[in-house]
Amino acid sequence: MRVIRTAAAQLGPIQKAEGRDSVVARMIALMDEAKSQDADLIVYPELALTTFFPRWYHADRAEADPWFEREMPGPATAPLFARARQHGMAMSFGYAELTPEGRHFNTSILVDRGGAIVGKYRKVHLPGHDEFDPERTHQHLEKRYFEPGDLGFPVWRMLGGILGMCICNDRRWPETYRVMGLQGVEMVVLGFNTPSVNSQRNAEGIEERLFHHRLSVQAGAYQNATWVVAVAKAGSEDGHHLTGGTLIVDPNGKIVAELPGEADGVIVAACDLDETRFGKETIFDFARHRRPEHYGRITAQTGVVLPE
Ligand code: CDV
Repeated sequence: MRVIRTAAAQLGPIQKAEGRDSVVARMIALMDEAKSQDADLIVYPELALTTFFPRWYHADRAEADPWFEREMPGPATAPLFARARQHGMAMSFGYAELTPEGRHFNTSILVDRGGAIVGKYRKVHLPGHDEFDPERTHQHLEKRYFEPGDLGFPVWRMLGGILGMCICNDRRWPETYRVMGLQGVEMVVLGFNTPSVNSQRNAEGIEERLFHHRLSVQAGAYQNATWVVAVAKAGSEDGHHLTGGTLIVDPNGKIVAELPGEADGVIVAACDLDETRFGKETIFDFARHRRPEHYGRITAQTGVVLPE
């Protein structure tokens, strides 16, 4: 057995006015709770340190820069790293990254038990739009504030296994999991901020959104024989509601733990990485069964090419 006791640490809403110090205090409280349940690893949501700011339009993009982190750890996040080191707990969380060159990414990191950043991922599949869209019930301006990630989907050896990351919308794309699956990934950790209503189709409400979320994560886990840990930021942020649905899925595609509600909270599961072996050695033994000579379109084109 290779067990990682994994905590999925959901954050309830973060209002625009809430400062990073307050959010980090909430994250530390969740970490202490995870420690009391003997967690080895804690996973927090996408853009964990602030409200989901891409819903707010700034004509001048630079006005969004205060939502970004220029260093990691920085003054606000240092206490989180210190507590993780004290507990000997690995962690992953998302934040908005502003690089020294002035580039903007929606980023998540993997931090080892000693507090060292060992992995960085930058969100590849940015949803939404880049200009104000009066047709939508709410804005989703990720394409305005972020560049698509430039690091691909790497994986890292950590905690005795092979771990990878993705962020929110990435979880809906089978390519995300398969690229990591082809590197032997045994656990994918991800955070998300999913509005409860589709801004372009109001009839699509929270039940359908949660259905698509579970469907995507469970399929990704099963088809690549990997654990997936998916963590929400949930509840009403300044009147804009986000779904919950924090869950841990096993390599058979089954949900082994799901957090009810939309407040701060933790679920912990004992994730045995050896449970990935059966799927990886049988129906999803990629070396034996994949036929990449027929998959060329997946990397050759983005949009649909219709038949003549
Ligand atoms: N933060 C996100 O990436 N949210 C998207 C919404 C816009 C659909 C998601 O996939 O949940």
